[in-house]
Amino acid sequence: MSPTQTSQAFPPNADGLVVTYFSDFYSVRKRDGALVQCKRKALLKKQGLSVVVGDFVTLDESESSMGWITGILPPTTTLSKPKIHNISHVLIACPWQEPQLDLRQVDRLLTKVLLSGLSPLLVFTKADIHPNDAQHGFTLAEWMHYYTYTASVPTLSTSIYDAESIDGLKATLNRIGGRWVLAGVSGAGKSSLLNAIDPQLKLRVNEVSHKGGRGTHTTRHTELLETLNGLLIADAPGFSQLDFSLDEPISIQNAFPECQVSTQQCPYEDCLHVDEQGCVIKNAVETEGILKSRYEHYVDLVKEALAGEHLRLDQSQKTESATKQGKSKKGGKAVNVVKLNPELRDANRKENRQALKKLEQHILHHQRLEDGLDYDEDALNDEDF
Ligand SMILES: Nc1nc2c(ncn2[C@@H]2O[C@H](COP(=O)(O)OP(=O)(O)OP(=O)(O)O)[C@@H](O)[C@H]2O)c(=O)[nH]1
Ligand SMILES: [Mg+2]
Ligand SMILES: [Zn+2]
Repeated sequence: MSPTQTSQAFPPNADGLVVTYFSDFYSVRKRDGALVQCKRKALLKKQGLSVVVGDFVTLDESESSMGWITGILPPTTTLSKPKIHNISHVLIACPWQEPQLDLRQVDRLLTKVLLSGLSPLLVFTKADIHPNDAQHGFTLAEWMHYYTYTASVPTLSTSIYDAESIDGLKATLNRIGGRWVLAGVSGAGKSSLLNAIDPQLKLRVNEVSHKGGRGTHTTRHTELLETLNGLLIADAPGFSQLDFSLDEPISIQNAFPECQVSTQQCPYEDCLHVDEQGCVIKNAVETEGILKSRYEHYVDLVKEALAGEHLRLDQSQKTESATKQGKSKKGGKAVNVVKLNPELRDANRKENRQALKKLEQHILHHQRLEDGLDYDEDALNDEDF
C-alpha cells in the first residue's frame, strides 16, 4: 500500500487504519504506508471498546517493537457480518454454480446491505459454468436482467477465466470508488476474484467440496487490502446467514422496489403486502412482473422482522409490568404496531411464543449447518488483550 493512496483515505486525527487482526495482534496501516503490529490498550477493553477491521485508530508508538491502539474514531458505517467498519460498498459475490445458486441468500444480503445504508454491487461469479442453463427458471443473462432492471441493483457477471469480465469489474469498481467489502457464501470465489483483479495479492483459495457442494471456509479473517490501482477492498470469510435485527417490518420493502407502491394504489396505508386482503402487490405477483420467488423472499424477511418485533414487544411489556406497579400491561408504553391480518393479531401469546421459538430454532439450525461448526468469526474477533 503506497503512502499517498493510504493517507488520502485518512481522517485528519487518525494515526492508522486497522487492516486485519491475527492471533493477539491488529495490523495497522499508518499514514506513511508502513504496517505496524499493535495491541489494544487495556483501557479500551475496560470501556468495552473492541477494535474492528476498517477502524481508524490513534496509536502510542513509544515501544520500538510494536504499537498500542489508544483510541478508536467513531465509525461512519458498521456491518456485523462480515464484521467491518467504515465501508461504503458491498460486493455481493453470488456463484452461478458450485456452490448451488442461492437467490434467497442474495436477497437477504441485498436487504441487509441496503437497509444498512450501503451500496451493493451484485456479481454473479463462475459465469463460465453453463450460463445458458436455466436455474430457478431463468438463464444467467435473464437473472442479470431482472436484478438490474426490476430490482434496481447494479449487476455484473464474471469468470476468472475470462479477462474481459475481470476488466469490466475493475473498471466498475474504479469508477465507483469508495471502500469495499466482499460478501457471499464460502466458495463463491471471493478471494479468486481479488486475485484476478490484482495477482499480487496471492490470496489462498480452495476447491468447493464435491460431496457437500459447499465452500471450505478458506478465508478465516477479514482483511482490508489495497489493490494495484489503490482501491481499498476487504476479503472476508464466507458466511450464509446474517444477523438480522430489523427495526420495522415495513422497512423491508425499501429493499424491494417491486414491493413499493403509492398509498393510493394499496388499500392500507402501512401495507406490509403479506396477508392483507386486496393488496395490489400480492395480486401482482406473477401477473404484473413481480417474481414469485422474489416475493417469497420478501415475505420471509417481513415475517422475520415481525417475529423480532413481537419479541421486543413482549420484552418491553414484561419490563413495563415489572417496573410500573399497578399499571396494566396494555397501558404500558405506546408501541407503533404495524397492521397485521386478523389471524396474526388474534393469535394468543402462547402460540406466538411457540411460533417464534420454532422460527428461532429453524434459523439457528440452518446457521449451524451452513456456517460449519468450526467457524466463528465473532469469537475470533473477541480476543482479549
Ligand atoms: N469455474 C470457475 N471456478 C471459480 C471461479 N472463481 C473461483 N472459482 C473456484 O471456486 C473455488 C472457491 O474459490 P475461493 O476464491 O476460495 O472462494 P471464497 O469465496 O474466497 O471462499 P471462502 O474463503 O471459503 O469464503 C476455487 O476452487 C476456485 O478456483 C470462476 O470464475 N470460475
Ligand atoms: Mg476466500
Ligand atoms: Zn399491499
